[in-house]
Amino acid sequence: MKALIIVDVQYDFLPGGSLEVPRGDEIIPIINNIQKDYDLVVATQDWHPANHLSFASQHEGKLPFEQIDLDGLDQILWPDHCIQESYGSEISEELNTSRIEAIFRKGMDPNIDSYSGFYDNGKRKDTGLSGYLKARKIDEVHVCGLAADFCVYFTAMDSIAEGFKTSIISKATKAIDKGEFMEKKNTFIQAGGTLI
Ligand code: VGL
Ligand code: ZN
Repeated sequence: MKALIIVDVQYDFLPGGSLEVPRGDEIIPIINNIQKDYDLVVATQDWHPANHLSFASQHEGKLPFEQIDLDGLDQILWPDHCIQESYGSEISEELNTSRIEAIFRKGMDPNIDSYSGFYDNGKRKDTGLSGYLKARKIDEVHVCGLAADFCVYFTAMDSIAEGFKTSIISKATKAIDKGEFMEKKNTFIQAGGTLI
């Protein structure tokens, strides 16, 4: 059984959003078209409190895209984004959500970031996504959405670690930084993942 995970197709990651992914909107019609090919479709939603410590605004003198140590983990500081219940945190109206059976929210703990839909960045807490997929007899996972170099990549890597045959759908994802994704793509392939 094959599942599609649609990662973070939210206004703040789309053109005009606070952490916009260049041409991120172009993947939405593609994602709408492929959903019919899966036994199960789920989504993730970045869902931060306003005081989330991944925001540069929470660190005096720091600017977005600088790196700090946060509780023992390397943390890139981001512009404020996907604040719970804000417009920017909403899943795009352009995305067809009728086949999405569950939405896994992440990034609620202000003290740790959460790129993957499976775990936070320190693997301190499980979102339940792996157990959900296993209960639905899923053995193959395809990942799409935003952003290729962060949440899509880390979701796909954890999917491999959870034992799923895992692919990233190239045409259905876009990166914040293309060069960054090129490097991470190689790591993903070396870990046993496929790009389709
Ligand atoms: C993401 C940075 C911060 C993503 C989320 O969805 O890729 N990137 N929060
Ligand atoms: Zn975030």
